Amino acid sequence: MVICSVLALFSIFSKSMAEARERTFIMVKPDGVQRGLVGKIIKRFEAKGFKLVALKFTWPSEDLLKKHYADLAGRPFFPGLVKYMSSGPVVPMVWEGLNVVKTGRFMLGATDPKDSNPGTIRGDLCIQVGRNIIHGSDSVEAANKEINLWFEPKELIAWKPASEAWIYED
Ligand code: DAT
Ligand code: MG
Repeated sequence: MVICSVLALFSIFSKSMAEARERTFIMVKPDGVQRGLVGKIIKRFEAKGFKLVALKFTWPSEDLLKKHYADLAGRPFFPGLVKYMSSGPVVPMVWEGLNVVKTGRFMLGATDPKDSNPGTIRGDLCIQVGRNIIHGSDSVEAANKEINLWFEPKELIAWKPASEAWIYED
């Protein structure tokens, strides 16, 4: 038992920075697609150093969006949210990296663009909460749920970016 615990601890601390990574679910919403912002948004995550694991272009059903936003089902804006989100194609993605869930949320900015700092995606590129162009998971648990909802396991690509050794210390 004690040996197991020591081994488990050792395996946690012996992970390199590149290995100790998590995944997040990011999606360009229909307004982001219609406004031609897909490339700009992907560029920010690429330039930061995060690794693209999955990406597709799809027109989501209301059914899928009701599952995606199940936590908000009781809110007054829910019907409008589902209608807006199913009004056109979206670009769901999975990005991987150290602290990517939290950092991804910082990169997005606050939910309501009027409160999003300049320099964030929402702070720079949109104005109203009901047209805030991008989704990002708010926890590792939510990310795993959302990734499973939008992607098949075989769509998550295992690869090692050539730049990795220059992004992480070890
Ligand atoms: P976030 O997208 O930052 O995780 P959330 O999960 O609280 O925010 O809400 C999901 C989306 O619902 C949000 O991106 C935009 C919409 N939304 C949230 N609050 C709203 C409001 N008060 N009025 C209209 N739409 C709202
Ligand atoms: Mg949310």
